[in-house]
Amino acid sequence: MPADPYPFEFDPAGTALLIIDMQRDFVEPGGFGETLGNDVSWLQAVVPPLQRVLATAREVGLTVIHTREGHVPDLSDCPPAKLNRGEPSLRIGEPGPKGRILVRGEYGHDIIDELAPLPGELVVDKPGKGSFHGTSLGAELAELGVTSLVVTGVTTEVCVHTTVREANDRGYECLVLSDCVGSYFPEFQRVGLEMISAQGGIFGWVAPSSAFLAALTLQEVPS
Ligand code: TIU
Repeated sequence: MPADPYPFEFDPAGTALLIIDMQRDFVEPGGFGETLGNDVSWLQAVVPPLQRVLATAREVGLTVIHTREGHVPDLSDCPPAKLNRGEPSLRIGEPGPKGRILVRGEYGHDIIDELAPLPGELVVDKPGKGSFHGTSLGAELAELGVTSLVVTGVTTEVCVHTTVREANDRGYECLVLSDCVGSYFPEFQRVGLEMISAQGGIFGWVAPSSAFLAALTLQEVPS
């Protein structure tokens, strides 16, 4: 399929759609992201194209994996360096408008209704920005025989970038869907995407979801 910096080849049987941190606390008004002073409308623009990609991935039988950033209720998996960042009342574990901020089991920590995981889809709870650090994702992908990742979610320059960099170092081929990743900062979105495909695809490939959907609907995943 067409992509930057050159065509991305993938075998659907060895490919997973990875949806990173589409959680209420990042995406919805009144959540953690907004309390940090961010404009969540940039992230909400990602939802419709990502819904289309998710629906098609499910139709053709592609592996779908969701992630959520967050911590156990006693915060024992949150390093002090992460916990002690920022305004004290807005820190991880403090009560926020949607429950304790970035704590597993809280309403705000969960994935938005529009992209809710189906039973059987893997949901990876991660304590960090990257999806591999402190999680079973690598083992799960090996078990599934997945070697290519189609990466979506938020935010482009934080959890998406960290995950793509981790995946690249672990030998995965990553395609990032430009309209299915979002940043609170338009300039970070632009530069974040350029940083992935620059230098001959230093971290991977970038393409709009329309190109991926066209490629996916031509190739059914053998069961
Ligand atoms: N998921 C993710 O990107 N976590 C963040 O904290 N992102 C911000 O941009 N703040």
